[in-house]
Amino acid sequence: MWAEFNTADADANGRLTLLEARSVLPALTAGQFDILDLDNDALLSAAELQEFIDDNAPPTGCGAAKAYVHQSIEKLLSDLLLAVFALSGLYVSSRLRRNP
Ligand SMILES: [Ca+2]
Ligand SMILES: [Ca+2]
Repeated sequence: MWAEFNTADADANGRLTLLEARSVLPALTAGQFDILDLDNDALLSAAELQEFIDDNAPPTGCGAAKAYVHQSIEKLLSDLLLAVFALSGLYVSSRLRRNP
């Protein structure tokens, strides 16, 4: 999965720096990168991206604290989600093109 992630990962170490992420998401800001970077090591792993997508899937009983955080950064997250889904969407469409 995550073919675009691998494309962005220029040094193939399984983590994206902000510059690597920007190679596929030119509009990505440092602030958005920080939100995705759950362990604050300045690198994005595929697991961190997946966790972001999972966390922002339609709510299935989120806690109140989490709902509050989502409310305060809702706009930023929705923009970012579009970008992340664009990443995975590119992968899907490249797969479809390759299939007969
Ligand atoms: Ca890398
Ligand atoms: Ca990280």
